[in-house]
Amino acid sequence: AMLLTKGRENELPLTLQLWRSWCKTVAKPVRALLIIDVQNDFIDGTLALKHCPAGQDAAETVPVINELRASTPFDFVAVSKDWHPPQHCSFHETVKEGKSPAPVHPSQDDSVALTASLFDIVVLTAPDGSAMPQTMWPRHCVQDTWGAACHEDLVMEESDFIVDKGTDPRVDSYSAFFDNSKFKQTSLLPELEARGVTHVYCCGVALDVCVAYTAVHSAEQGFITYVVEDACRGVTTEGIAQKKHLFQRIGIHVIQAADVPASF
Ligand code: VGL
Ligand code: ZN
Repeated sequence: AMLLTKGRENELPLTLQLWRSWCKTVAKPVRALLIIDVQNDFIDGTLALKHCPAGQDAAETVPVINELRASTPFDFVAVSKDWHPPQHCSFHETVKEGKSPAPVHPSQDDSVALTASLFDIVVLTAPDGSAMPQTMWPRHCVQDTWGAACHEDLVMEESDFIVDKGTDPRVDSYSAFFDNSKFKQTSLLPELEARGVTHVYCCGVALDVCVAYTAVHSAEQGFITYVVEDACRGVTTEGIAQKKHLFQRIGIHVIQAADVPASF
């Protein structure tokens, strides 16, 4: 992973911005599909969305995504996987046992972490020493376990680009581009840039967590960004409404799978 200069992560050189917008309007668009975290733990496992407040079934994304792939000739498909070590700092179990690889932030009493409930937010210390609010999730998507595998019916191709994220035990990574502290990036952005991608379509789970963070980073990087709503499921009803509002404010298009054009 590449190291980023803190605070300058979002700066895109003007020439690159102009080149990208010229490509989008004049030349042939290059379209990427990002399939985010369609993994067993979010479907039937420890963080199953059907047991989360919005009560949505993440398995319902699978036929929609498969149909979208079958009907649309995407130039590039990336599949992200939440891919945590067993003692990840986002795990309620890890933090409660006092084993968090990211220390509790000095602004907060240690007892807050030890008494936190599932889904509470605990302030941990980021690798650079800054405060890092972290939601306490049940242990999920542990590397090389069944829960971390993609749903068995999800159609994947040999050429799909796999992005592992959340691999650093000290920092969570909702986005498939950057970790939550923007300390490091994954291999995704260099790959999209190398392929000249102009349009990014996001789908999967969770709409209000990993899909949202990924879509926001995609838009920040200058890609024309879509969230394919019916190919997503989320955690909370309020979260979904808030993120859809955010998408609208920053120019991320919310569309349905049937409205993705087969070609431009
Ligand atoms: C996710 C919570 C924790 C997601 C990942 O994929 O949306 N949510 N880790
Ligand atoms: Zn996770």
